[in-house]
Amino acid sequence: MLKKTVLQKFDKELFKNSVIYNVKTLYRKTLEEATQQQIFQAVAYAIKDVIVDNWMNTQKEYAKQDPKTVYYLSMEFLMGRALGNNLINLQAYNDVAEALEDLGIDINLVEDQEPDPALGNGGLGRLAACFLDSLTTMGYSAYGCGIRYRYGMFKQEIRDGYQIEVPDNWLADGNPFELRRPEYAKEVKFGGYVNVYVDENGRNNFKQEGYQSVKAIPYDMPIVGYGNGIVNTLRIWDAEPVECFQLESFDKGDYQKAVEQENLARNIVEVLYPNDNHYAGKELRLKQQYFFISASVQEAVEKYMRKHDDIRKFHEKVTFQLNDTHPTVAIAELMRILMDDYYLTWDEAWAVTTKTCAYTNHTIMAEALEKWPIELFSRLLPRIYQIVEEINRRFIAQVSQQYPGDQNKIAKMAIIYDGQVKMAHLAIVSGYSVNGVARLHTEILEKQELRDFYEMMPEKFNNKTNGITQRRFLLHGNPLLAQWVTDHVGNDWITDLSKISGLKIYAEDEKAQQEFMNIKYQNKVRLARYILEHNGVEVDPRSIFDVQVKRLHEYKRQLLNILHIMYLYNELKNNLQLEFYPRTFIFGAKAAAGYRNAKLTIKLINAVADVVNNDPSIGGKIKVVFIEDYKVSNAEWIFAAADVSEQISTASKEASGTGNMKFMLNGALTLGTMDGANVEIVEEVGMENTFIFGLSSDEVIRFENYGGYNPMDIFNNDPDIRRVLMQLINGTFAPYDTELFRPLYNSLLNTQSTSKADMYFILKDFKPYAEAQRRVEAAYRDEANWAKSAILNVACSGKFSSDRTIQEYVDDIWHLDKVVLPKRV
Ligand code: 26M
Repeated sequence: MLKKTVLQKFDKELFKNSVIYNVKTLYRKTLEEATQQQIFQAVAYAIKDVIVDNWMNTQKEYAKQDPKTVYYLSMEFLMGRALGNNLINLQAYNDVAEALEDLGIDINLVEDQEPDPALGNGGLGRLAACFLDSLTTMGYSAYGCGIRYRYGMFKQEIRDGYQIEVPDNWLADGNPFELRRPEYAKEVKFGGYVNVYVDENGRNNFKQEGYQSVKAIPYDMPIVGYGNGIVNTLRIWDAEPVECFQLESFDKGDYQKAVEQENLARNIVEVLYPNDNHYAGKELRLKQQYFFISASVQEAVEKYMRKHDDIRKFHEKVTFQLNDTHPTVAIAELMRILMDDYYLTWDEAWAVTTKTCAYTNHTIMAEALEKWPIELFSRLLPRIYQIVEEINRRFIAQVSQQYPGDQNKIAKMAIIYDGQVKMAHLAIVSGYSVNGVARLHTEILEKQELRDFYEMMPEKFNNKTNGITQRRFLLHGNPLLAQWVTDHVGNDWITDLSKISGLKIYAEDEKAQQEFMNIKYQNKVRLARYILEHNGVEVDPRSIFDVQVKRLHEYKRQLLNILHIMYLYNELKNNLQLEFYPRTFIFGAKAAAGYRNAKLTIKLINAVADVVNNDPSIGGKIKVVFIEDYKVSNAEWIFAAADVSEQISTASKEASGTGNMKFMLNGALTLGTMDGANVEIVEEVGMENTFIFGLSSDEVIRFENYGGYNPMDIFNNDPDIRRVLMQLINGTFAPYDTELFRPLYNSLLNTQSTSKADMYFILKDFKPYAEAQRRVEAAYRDEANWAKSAILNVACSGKFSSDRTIQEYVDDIWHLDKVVLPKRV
């Protein structure tokens, strides 16, 4: 690439030349000849050039200042596109847009060429991405550690109303921002058996033998801080067969094993499991977990030892945050390395490990809990299993001492029980911190799900309410509103979102209200254009944009939303003169590939859309749109255009939610239950600026624990609900197959299905939801008052920055040192 000095101030001509030069050397083309994708690559490399200088400088400064570092260990990083975000954080977006315009290039088209890296399912993976942005912007030394999946989250196509999963070959054109680092490769061992040898010092040496191994190769992606020159690293591991294994194995005549070993390397990083909140117990999944954890922990220890001599003080410079239980084998892997490679005693190794590891819980859904069969776990990870057994043995002894004779306690709390290894128990027992992701969620953990552990070790438990980065979800995603905010309160909000509260004084200002509504309208026009282009549906930007975008899951209750739309349609058809404010219902959601009811709900939404959108008698008053392939890049546009934010999970089930915060930041009003972080949103903005309905978490938990709800009673007594439910099985929306939606009907009423009827209280909450929707409509008719509420939502969103969340993690859990780069000449 073009040689040049670090850009302190953006040098437009240098940048333009760099793009032209890159197109030439990469593709032997002029700008005019290059394809859009080639131009994207050339621009990305020009920007990477700037980033790499900052990256080197940052790492040099870290080496000098030796700050404590957090390793955020996560199976998922849902990064979204890098180019636009990097330009934003380099404070070069507008300059680059102008420079490209000089060259006759539209920056939006260039950004649109980048595949949207989707190495994550949803909330948990996107939270990890927001955290890296905040850590870096706030000047903390951090690594994200994960897997470089060959295929990320599948691309969703809708054919005939059904979801089709298409492989996401995100690396097809290469990833210009990543850096392959073969010099940091690690060996990861699977299977075999453990032998004990007594060495000349009389020490027991545990040796794994007869194993298969895989070489882990790290790829580094730069994480650019906002305006501070700091660049952290997302390190994702690729798998390759270990070198020359074939010769060695051929010598032993073990051809079969050589092939198996090569296949192991090929399979291990092949694909992200597209399940969200659901554990399946697949062997390959455990291999993925140990693969990236072993490599990451090895590297963390080696990096530490390059600069320090006492491994017993590891925890003073390093902390591991476990993003849910998926990386929990890190605990045993660290123990293994400390004991087997550094000869620490059990007690010494335990002292370090329990001061290094901390665990975040993201869900109370029982089906998401990771419980590995002993047979599988011990066969795949024999040495790790020995260590887990010993942790368990010592923990049970401790429980027995504290609760003498209480077998039940042991049954409930043991790490290994009933033939299973319980990863959450391992994480809680072996870590120094356990946190939930919203206040209500942490309370439920303490009082219900993890009650025994909370009683035994209350000092470990703490709450860290989630947050989101305003840099991506306002500054990049909604440039019009971002500029408007800056015009009113200055630009400090970009790195200190609490400053956005300065907008409060404009909430009742008529001019401000009109400006705000105008910006919202323009964003709705932008989304309407996207919908027309991608879905072929025409929507009216003057209608209310009522949006539910998130993974498809029964507890998130997209079914409640679409059943209510069916009810509204019935009402309109009954009385075509009905006062009805035009509404566009927008859905976006991917269903796990094997989740029948979730996939059927997508079909139902599309079937209802087909009927409603094409019924001229209702005069276009209701439109239903299912946006195909909901992902980070189109999410930014969707949040910017929303009037109503649907956050309607069964109370107690949504640990936090983060989409709710992105909508709020963009001035949408929350229509939701008192669940997850909605509770705190209401607290910040005031009940009167939201639409809250439905059962409370206490009520739901009471029903679950003591019974007492029969959906059949509601069906029998409410003709509106009965009519809607009958339409699921009488062919109203599927005349060609009247039985099509029977499983959804059964999930609500039946008895025959294996699980309880209406487990998620959809019928119970239906009428309160419909009533809340009527309040939405009435409120929207009063435009000034709506604008006031919307502005207040933006103004009160300060708490929900991931910068605030990260500062709390730093203060209460990690205790990192802040790094400031010296001014550069
Ligand atoms: C488990 C086993 C096998 C395959 C996949 C999984 C798995 C993957 C993702 C399980 C759970 C996964 O994610 C859970 C998740 O995204 N939870 C969400 O976390 C957000 C961030 O804290 C919260 O805001 C959401 O409320 C919560 O649902």
